[in-house]
Amino acid sequence: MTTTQDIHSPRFLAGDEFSIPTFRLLQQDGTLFEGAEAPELSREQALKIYHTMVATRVLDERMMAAQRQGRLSFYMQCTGEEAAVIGAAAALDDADMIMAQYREQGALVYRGFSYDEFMNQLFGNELDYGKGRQMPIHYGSRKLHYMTISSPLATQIPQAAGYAYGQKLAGEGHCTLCFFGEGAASEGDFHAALNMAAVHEVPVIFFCRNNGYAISTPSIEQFAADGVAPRAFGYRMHVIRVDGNDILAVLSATREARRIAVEQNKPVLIEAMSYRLAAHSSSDDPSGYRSKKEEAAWREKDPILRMQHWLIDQGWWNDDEEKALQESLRREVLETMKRAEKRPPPPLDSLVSDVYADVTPALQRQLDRLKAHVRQYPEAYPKGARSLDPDVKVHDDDADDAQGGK
Ligand SMILES: Cc1ncc(C[n+]2csc(CCOP(=O)(O)OP(=O)(O)O)c2C)c(N)n1
Ligand SMILES: [Mg+2]
Repeated sequence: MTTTQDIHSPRFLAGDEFSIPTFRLLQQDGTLFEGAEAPELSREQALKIYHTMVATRVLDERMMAAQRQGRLSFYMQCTGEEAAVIGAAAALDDADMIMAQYREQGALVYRGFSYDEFMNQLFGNELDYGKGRQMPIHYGSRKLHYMTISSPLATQIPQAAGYAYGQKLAGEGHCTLCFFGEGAASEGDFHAALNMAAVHEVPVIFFCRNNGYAISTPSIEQFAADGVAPRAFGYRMHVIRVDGNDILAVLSATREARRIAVEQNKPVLIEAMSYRLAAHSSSDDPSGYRSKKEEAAWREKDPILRMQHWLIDQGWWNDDEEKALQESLRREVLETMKRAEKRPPPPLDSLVSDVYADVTPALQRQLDRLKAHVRQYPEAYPKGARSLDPDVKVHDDDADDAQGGK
């Protein structure tokens, strides 16, 4: 479809005639902006959202510390972006699909992924749904409609468009929410996905977390345009920019986006403006590319404190409850971590078991050689690898706690 208006002298449009406003409801002190109205939110759901935000922050802090102690190989924090991620998840139906990038563990916490399930993946033990084949943070849960994370950036964006097309055909009123960073939005996959979704009119919400950085590259060096939001015009798509540290605005915008997606079968782009308060990952050190002053300014806009102030204002929360929650979550994370660390890795044979319907001779040869190597150099392999002989059952007192599979 093209527009038909004619002009008879050259007139170029630069795009900067549009300025995209930012949707905000909540101020940092927990009061609403003048004229702003909070979305409908029961005390129960508000507290669930808040608990999820705190539980995610505690998990991140503890796991980062565990990485520094050498107990974990790698970790990525969501710190500073909890409102964007959890507000979006809270606006969905539990059966809607979530396809995430890697920094959206809060959405999984919201859906009920337990600390045990996180730890089993992080430590790649025998209960990890991915059977220890992936780096830490590559979570996934079929039960919770959360597609497993994959490292190559932006692959989930066209997949989300395709998945939503399937949801449209199924006609059950579900949508897909696809998270990605503003850095990933520079991949060709982003453009292919948005065009495909707009042309085929599918129920998908593209949720861009604009957190200011793609590792060390600030967003100002990533694109000349006013962020990612204006790109929606090129695909004739609904778009909204929202303050990503404002839980009420994110919830309200995503609920409305879901309504458009599901009722009208139209894709929506949301750009949530936030800041990655932590390092990119445990392998990164931001002091080389940004100032402490910049970080401090964003720490003042902490999304968790903003929601906490609002809850206290509502009479739904107090300091004693805060203290008790923090203590119990910290205890739970530590206990869970100890449990997960003790578990043996998955059997070695599982390395080749799901590649083809039957293990091919080439894979079998590789496995045999690996076993011979483990036998020759047992000290170089993790203790407790019951891998060499999967028929030998290692005694395991926590086995009864095993979580439901994917
Ligand atoms: C195709 C591809 N290119 C490069 C990378 C390396 N890489 C991993 S994360 C990242 C930055 C992504 O930034 P953004 O999308 O803004 O997400 P954020 O980390 O800020 O949440 C890069 C370049 C990758 N994983 N995949
Ligand atoms: Mg980013």
